[in-house]
Amino acid sequence: MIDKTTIAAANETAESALRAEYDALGEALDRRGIDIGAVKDKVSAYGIAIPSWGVGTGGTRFARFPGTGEPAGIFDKLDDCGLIHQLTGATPRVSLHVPWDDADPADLIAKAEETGLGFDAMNSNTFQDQPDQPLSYKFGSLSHTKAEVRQQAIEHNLYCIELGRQIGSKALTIWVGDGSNFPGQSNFTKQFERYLASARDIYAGLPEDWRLFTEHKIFEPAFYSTVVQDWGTNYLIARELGERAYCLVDLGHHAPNVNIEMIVARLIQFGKLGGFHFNDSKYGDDDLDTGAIDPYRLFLVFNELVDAAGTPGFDPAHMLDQSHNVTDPIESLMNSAMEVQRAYAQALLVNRTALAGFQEENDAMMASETLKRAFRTDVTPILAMARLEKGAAIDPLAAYRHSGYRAKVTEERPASGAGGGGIV
Ligand code: LRH
Ligand code: MN
Ligand code: MN
Repeated sequence: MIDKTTIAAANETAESALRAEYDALGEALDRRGIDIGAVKDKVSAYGIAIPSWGVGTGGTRFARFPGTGEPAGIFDKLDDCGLIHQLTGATPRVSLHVPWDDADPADLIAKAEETGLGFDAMNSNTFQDQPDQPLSYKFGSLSHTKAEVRQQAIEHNLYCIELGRQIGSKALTIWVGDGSNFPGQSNFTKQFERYLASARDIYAGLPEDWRLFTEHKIFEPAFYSTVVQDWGTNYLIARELGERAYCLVDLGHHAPNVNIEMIVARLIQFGKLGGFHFNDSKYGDDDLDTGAIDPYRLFLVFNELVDAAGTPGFDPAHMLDQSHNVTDPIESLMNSAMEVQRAYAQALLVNRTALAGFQEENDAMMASETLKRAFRTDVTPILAMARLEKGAAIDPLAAYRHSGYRAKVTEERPASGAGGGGIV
């Protein structure tokens, strides 16, 4: 964390310009019948979870080029996440990945209190082998042909639930890499039946007030077929398991050009949208910064979410899931959280009555323009004002660079290894 007075000093210099910009935007929105204060209050109440694994430099399967002052473990990661929240006021929770972040629950709670954070969904990991693990996941985990391997994977998920329960999490996210690399390698039907049976055992261990999120992904690490490959399969899983099972949509887990906002709408319509892993992509699961490639698509996803707001029981979880290879992860995560807020604010500006009218009259041009008008509005002053009022930074990036935080942790933390590929 950085000294509050440093943020206050930076804000003081920027405040009068911000107030002028905010007032001008407020007048413009007023002419459109929009109350800027109401939009700001919604943005201010919005929070998105940071993936613990995002604060370290990622990597590709070819190489990893670590930065300096990389977090050495979960407690360093929570320090970085605390700073991101301090500067943006937008990231109140952290999503843990087990066993990467496994630790004594009492220590996790103490660190979360110190850094002003809470815990979001727990993520299990049966896509890698751990050093002390008796059986390998080379040929799958929850859908493995051998019952012992499936049981080991089930027990790991139950362990994640138990750890999460002790630290106040309310959801488990399961993503498996299970699939096949050759036609004929696996029987699609039997493999999916085994997955469902394992998932049922995990669902049976879910506390009453928890939700289970299953995450689909089209490919990788299996390159011929993947067990939970798309939203259709994911929907079947959620429907088979029960009412507390939902689908998680990671924006990078679809084929290029897939209409993700429409998938979102379908899952909302049938009560099965559990949450998001936000990121951006050009080719596949690139895990690029949210909004870096296609901010309009992000806006269109939020357009669906705002449209569905108020539907009973509608409460999707919002998380980032990114891999940072060439930027300082703290900077990427701050910017990404703000990009998500931006899409949300823009979606709040859509004139929904007008849109419904244009849809009814089949006026495609004006319907499209109604969305574009909201998307083209620069809502930056709204986001910045929400931050100022919370004591966060008007310009988080500038405040972070000015703070010297990275140089400080570089002195304190051991150098992180470069070398081979990997996702963390
Ligand atoms: C899989 C995935 C999933 C994992 C994370 C590390 O590609 O999106 O959410 O838990 O990456
Ligand atoms: Mn993901
Ligand atoms: Mn992914």
